[in-house]
Amino acid sequence: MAALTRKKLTPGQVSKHLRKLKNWKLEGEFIVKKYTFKTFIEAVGFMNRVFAAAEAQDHHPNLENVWAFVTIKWSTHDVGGLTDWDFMMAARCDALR
Ligand code: H2B
Repeated sequence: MAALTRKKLTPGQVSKHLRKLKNWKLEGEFIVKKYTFKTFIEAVGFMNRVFAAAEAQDHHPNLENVWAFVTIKWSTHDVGGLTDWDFMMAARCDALR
């Protein structure tokens, strides 16, 4: 896999990356997905796995939790838009579900 860059992706690159992901949506300069779990505790477990991965990669999500629902938003603040890192972490979240 080519080295990840924090270079802002073009709209075309964003669409190409989005097509490879399941149920992630583009909202402005963010990609967003809402996960539904059976229980609050399952949701907390997932959030903790995401937090650990985020810290390990030094790339941190915007995250909202309401009972068993977790909404995750990725964007690269340093460049004010979407980069490879956001798509890598989105795929990581799907793998951690
Ligand atoms: N997370 C996200 N989502 N975007 C960033 O630009 C970013 C980050 N930058 N986590 C990192 C931390 C940067 O602030 C530190 C200094 O590496």
